[in-house]
Amino acid sequence: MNTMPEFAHTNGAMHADESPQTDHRVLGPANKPTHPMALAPVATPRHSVDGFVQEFLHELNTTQGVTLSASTINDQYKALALTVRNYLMARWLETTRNSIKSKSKAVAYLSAEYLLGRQLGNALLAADLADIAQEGLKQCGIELWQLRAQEVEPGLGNGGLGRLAACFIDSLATMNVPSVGYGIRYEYGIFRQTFVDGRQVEQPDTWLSLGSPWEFPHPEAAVTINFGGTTEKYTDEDGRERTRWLPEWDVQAIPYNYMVPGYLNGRVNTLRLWSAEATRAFDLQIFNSGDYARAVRAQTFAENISKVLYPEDSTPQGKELRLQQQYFFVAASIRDFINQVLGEDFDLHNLSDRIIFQLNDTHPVIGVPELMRVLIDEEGFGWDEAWEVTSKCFAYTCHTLLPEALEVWPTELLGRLLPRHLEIIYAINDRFLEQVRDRFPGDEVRVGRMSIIAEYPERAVRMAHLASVAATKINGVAELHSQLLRDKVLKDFADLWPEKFTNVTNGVTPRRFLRMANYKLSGLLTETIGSGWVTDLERLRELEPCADDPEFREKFREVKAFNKRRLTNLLRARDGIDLPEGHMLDVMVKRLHEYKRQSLKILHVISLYEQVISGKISADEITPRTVVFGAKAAPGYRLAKDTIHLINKVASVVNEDKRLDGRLKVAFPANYNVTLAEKLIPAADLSEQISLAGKEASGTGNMKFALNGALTIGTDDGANVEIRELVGDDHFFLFGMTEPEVEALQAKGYHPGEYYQNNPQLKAAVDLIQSGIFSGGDRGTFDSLTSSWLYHDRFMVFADFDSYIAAQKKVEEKYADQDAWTRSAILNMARTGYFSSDRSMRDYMTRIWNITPDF
Ligand code: 26W
Repeated sequence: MNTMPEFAHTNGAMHADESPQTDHRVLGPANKPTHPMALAPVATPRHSVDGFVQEFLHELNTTQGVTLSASTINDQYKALALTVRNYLMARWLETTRNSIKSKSKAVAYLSAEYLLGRQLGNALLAADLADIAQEGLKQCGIELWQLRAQEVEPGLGNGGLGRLAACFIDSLATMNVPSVGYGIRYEYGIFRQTFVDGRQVEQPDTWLSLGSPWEFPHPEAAVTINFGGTTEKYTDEDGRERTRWLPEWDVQAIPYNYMVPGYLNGRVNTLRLWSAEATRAFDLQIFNSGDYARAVRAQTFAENISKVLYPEDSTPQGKELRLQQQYFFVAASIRDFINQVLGEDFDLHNLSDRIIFQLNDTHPVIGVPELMRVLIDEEGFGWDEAWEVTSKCFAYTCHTLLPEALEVWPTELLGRLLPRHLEIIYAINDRFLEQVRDRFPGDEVRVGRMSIIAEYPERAVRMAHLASVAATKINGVAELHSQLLRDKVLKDFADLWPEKFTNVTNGVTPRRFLRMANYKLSGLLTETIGSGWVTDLERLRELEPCADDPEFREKFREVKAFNKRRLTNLLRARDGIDLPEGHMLDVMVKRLHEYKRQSLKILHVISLYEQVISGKISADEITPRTVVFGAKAAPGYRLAKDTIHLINKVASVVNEDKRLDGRLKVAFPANYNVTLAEKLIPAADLSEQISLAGKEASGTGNMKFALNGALTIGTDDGANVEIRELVGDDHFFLFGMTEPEVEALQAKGYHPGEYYQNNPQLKAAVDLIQSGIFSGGDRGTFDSLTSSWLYHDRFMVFADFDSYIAAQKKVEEKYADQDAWTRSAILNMARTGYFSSDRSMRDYMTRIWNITPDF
């Protein structure tokens, strides 16, 4: 093969043939260069305003290639990002080197999603540079906030699960835990949502188009990932029966590294996201066949793998490309850890001393047969030896309770894409079912229920079962959820292996969602109890007495008022939405899903409206309130999209109707994302957490609201249960059926039509929709929704309607007493320090990982 470079001379005198890149990729430098100064790999720029300005201008000139006066805001943003990066760089290299050297056990968090949010603010905070940057930029005539506003957030996740991964890696870095996040560098993240005539329209998320200053591509560390083909048996030199996989095609996985800076602790961990590229071998084969066009198409085919994030957030579509994505990033990550961190001569029998792979839901579970394959086919392990290792290296977190959210891959598809893995899965299943039969002789029904392979409606691999069989530990994400996993979803597995099951209640990072998002409140907190709360959130408890201090309450109210003004300004500029002053801000932000029951919230709004226009109440009986929605619907989820349409139509009618005297407004800013959440949550008075009991695994928005001093109206579901226990019943608006009540009603037979007939207020609200008032007179526009409620109502909106309305009355009463309200708001904040993701990480360390922090 001829690889003459296009340019004869590079700077040095190296001849083309001497290039280390000539043929095969090189995993690292062939020789390990050393230098006496190696301990100071990169000089940290000076921590002073002058030093900062110098560095900033240097980046502007040399990397962006512009002078300050000629620079655009994007130039300035990128130069600033690079400047901040430089400050973190020495620490990053040091952290990386130490974690390879220290040989301590590490966590590899395997997640198909990371919903990171903007990076700049977090990096400034972690490096303690915010003030210096602000001052330095001011000297250059630049406002820091304007540059921060320039950043497009990497939206590489759908919702709760992806954001949780981002909070966790922040906590791991802050707590000095040796860890690495692995995932996919989607070229297009979660779609940008727009509204056209009130309907959701999706636009591609081109987050990379203005450049991406936070990532470091490492093409030299690429990993080849195989797909397709067949397997064959052979006898090796020792006369042993072995299997080899003869793949049909492959792609290159290129790692892109991202810094994950700990908060003020000088640690910078790594998030490694994989991007797919065509392999040269693959290209050349086709090029040599003379079919140039086909070769170029092959490239596109390979690059498709990391092209786009699947926007479904609970109903798997069973798409082949999605399985390709999953295998692609997991295989690359396992290979990467073994090669880059452990090194050539590591004895893989001891793998579990050095790593635990945490499976973020079932998406990375194909890693289980992959590790088996590596150990058996590539490393020559026997089955039992390989299983011994594999079954100690994975732990599984389940994030759902909805049966339709559990991933299942048809064996036809899995076998076509990963034939060797399917064989291994069958073999795991055979041995597993033998164990079940041993324990429960004669119980073939149980065997069928537990099998990794489902037979109906088609033969398929149940990924949650595979995960449960392989994992050392299985955890749910809130107490109630973990209990329901044990009692229902994975009951058979809990019967067999009760010791595998545990709970780790979710948490959120106080750095992003309190310190950054609510800097006014942070100031007040720090002024009152010192700054220790940022890394020790339970210390918010010390604020409990402040709830009874009128002066503190006044300051707390001022903070809320400030955050509302800030939101008002943002929504005016961002969406042309005008928030009225002096309203209660009632916020429901989360993915649009039937089980979350945005429909219940909009029925409440419609009911208030109906009561006024029909003269049952007068407008001045309504508590001035603005209801804010934020929600994306999966593009193929009809009912969810219809709900968005309904909310927008209700908004446009209600907001214009003079009879309401401006006392009830609905705002639905499009494209809810992390950036908007950071402005919305701190401004909220009331947090809506109204899922049907037993359906929301945990929720994490609920935690963010409580920590920012909003009161919750919520069901006994997910982490709401724990929030209510901590803040106390007097400071939480509970409503709705409990999970056992839901079960009982289901068992007895649920007839939503009866609730409609027997509840005049509910009937009036539904009838108003059917009158066509929200659809320009057309009575049928929302039939899909109304008939789904009337005849199915899978999530029992009608059954909980009455109780919800009653709880909203209590909200109004309390809100009328601003002192009582503020008191409760302060107590919500003071008592929810438990929901720091630092605490979650501590729980994972002790209950699951058996790991201690590095110091
Ligand atoms: C398309 C397949 C699929 C299936 C499930 C995609 C994504 C999922 C996730 C498990 C959905 C998800 O994000 N679950 C949420 O996870 C949060 C973090 O634990 C919880 O707080 C939420 O309650 C849960 O809905």
